[in-house]
Amino acid sequence: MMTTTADLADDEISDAERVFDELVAHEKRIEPRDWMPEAYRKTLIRQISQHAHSEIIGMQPEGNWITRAPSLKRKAILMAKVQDEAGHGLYLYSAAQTLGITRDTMTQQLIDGKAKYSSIFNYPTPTWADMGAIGWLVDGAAIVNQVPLCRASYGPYGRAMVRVCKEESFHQRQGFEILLTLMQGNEEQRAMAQDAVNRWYWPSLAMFGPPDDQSPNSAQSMKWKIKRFTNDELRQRFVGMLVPQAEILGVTLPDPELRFDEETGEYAMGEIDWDEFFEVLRGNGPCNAERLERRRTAHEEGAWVREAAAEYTRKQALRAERQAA
Ligand code: BYC
Repeated sequence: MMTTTADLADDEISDAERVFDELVAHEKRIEPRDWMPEAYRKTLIRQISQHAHSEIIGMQPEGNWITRAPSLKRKAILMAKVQDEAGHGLYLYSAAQTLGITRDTMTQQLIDGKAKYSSIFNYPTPTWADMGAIGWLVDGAAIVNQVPLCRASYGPYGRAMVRVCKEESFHQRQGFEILLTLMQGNEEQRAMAQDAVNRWYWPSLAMFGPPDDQSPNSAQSMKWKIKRFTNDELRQRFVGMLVPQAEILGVTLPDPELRFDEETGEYAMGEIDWDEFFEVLRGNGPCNAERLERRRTAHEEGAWVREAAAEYTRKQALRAERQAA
């Protein structure tokens, strides 16, 4: 049973708040049954539902290549990966539901175009090498962002992240391996791999969110131990991970300003195109309209499944009632 602020008197709220603060301070988990500040609940619903929508919309750019994968083995791997993303969406919707929002409401917000999902999924996948670049860069960024979320103060979110991260690490390796195979191929294949890296590199850096001085939610989310690092800190960590891997692959990261600064101990990098990022967030990216339209159609075409499941549940309940009588 969820305890909400409305259920408690003022002095009970301050007691409940003290317990909440102590749990967070001592790295204990907040569970659905625990009292939590309304703003904490709202922030979690915002982040977890956006995260779930990203996984669901994130199936589309790769789903686009299942029928055209270059071999049976590649097709089987890609199908498994896309199915994993569906699973991630489901764990995350379930985690969000423990905070008092329904799956129907979240889905409606998505198909009405009122919900955010990751900017990265609004870019097209014109070549097979995009499957490699998505796995290496997008799933790579996802791992760097999500490993710290395994320690998120909200129990259901942190626990969902553990399994998600294990699967993402397989996804990242399969993407790396696709690129490695292409880079060991002929000139045309190497050019295709480099072109995909050129197109996905900057959007994958933007996935981490706006720079820290333009990130309104970070400070509070870090106090609540939902986020453990800032957007820029994780972006740095990601670039540090990519540089040696790019060398092994033999691809060039498309940033002429990228260099390790011995003094700061950080990578100096070129400016991300934040105008482009915010345009994508406003719905004006290259594929926003297409992604939402596809999601809407899939939802409509899946109506019979929801109706059949509801009817099955109704009949099961009726049968149980009759047996009990
Ligand atoms: N795209 O104050 P900030 C995957 C929004 S799926 C769109 O820094 P916060 C995969 C942000 O929501 C990976 N919007 O926010 C799947 C906020 O707007 P609102 C998805 C973004 O929450 C299939 C505003 O900008 N991962 O891996 O502290 C195939 C200001 O930002 C983005 C997650 O969702 C963006 N990139 O930090 C392959 C991870 N960035 O809500 C792979 C979970 C920012 O105030 N989420 N915004 O209207 C997080 O870790 C955090 O929510 C973020 C943003 C780091 C994304």
